[in-house]
Amino acid sequence: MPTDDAPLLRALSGDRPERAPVWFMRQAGRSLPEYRELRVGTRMLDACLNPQLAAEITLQPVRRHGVDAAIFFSDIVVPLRLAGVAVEIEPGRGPVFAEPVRSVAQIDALTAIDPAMVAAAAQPVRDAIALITAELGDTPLIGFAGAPFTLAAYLVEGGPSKEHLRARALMHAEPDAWNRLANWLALIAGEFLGAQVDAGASAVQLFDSWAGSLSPEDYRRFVAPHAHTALAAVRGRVPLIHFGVGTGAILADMRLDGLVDAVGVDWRTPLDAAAEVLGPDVTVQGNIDPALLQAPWPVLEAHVRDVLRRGRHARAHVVNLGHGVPPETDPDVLTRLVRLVHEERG
Ligand code: 1CP
Repeated sequence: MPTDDAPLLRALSGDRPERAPVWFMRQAGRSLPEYRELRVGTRMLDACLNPQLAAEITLQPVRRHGVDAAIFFSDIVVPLRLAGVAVEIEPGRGPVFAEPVRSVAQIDALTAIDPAMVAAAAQPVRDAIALITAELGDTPLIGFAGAPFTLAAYLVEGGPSKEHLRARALMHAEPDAWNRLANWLALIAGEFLGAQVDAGASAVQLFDSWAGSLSPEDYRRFVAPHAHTALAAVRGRVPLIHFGVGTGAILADMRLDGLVDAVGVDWRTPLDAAAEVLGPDVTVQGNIDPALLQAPWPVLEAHVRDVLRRGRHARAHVVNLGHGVPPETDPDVLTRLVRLVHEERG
């Protein structure tokens, strides 16, 4: 494969390339004027399912910043839309469901949908990825999916929430129904990952963005087994990255018993401390504080050097932010940051 020697894939396999690979969560999207221009008049999920648009938006940050990977432009709720669930992404808000799924009867109805529907309806995803990989050449494309808990946090609330109270209550109040729901969400996430890998994605990331709102015990009992199911759908085919925010207390659990190749760490846990907890068999990804993208350059530069220094304690390091690019970020700062990482020893 043309991507075989790509720094990202080498780092994910535990190797230390001469310079550390760098990409950014949410590198495609609102921080880029060329994105905002392309999106005028098209709803978010329609853009995700338009192969030409999704391909162009995916490629924009690669051309502009020279990052070491593209991340597929899509959203964590796309597989739900493909399964026939009524969901929209409201500008400035996020995913909103016409009918929140809260009762056991609603969970039974939803989980009666065959997860294979996602793969069957995923042709726009496969078409977009064919266009993307044709242009990317030796730069890898990262596919992704939302993890069952993070998806459930939206589905059970009906939209974005701060504490995800209803989803967390459901796992205790109705543990069997919760496990049916989370297993179904894992299967559709797995189908979505499989479609992306079939079409040419070179690695995948599972976003369990809101897993940090769980106690370690709840994470282990109600959530980790389902994250495992989602990623196991593509195990052995491509490297697996597992990411969450506020996960300091569950980092070791996020290895999913050795299933994953890399764990994404947010800005709260220094990478040397993360490496200590994760051990020698996992690559770390992260963890530049997105807030510092607004700071004067010398402040950001010193922070990035500190992140690189701490990252050397892990077996390998994929440089990223601790969470997504904030929409108000000056894109030139990201370009300069890529150049800085590339000038440093990996
Ligand atoms: O109109 C717009 O431009 C909408 C903004 C937007 C974008 C650009 C949304 C709505 N989703 C996306 C794309 C997206 N979403 C990507 C693609 C590419 C990239 O990273 O460059 C990815 C990986 C996601 C994944 C996603 N969606 C996550 C996990 C990552 C994370 O940030 O933690 C989550 C939680 C979502 C839900 C979502 N979608 C959109 C918004 C605003 C939100 C968050 C809402 C909330 O705060 O709860």
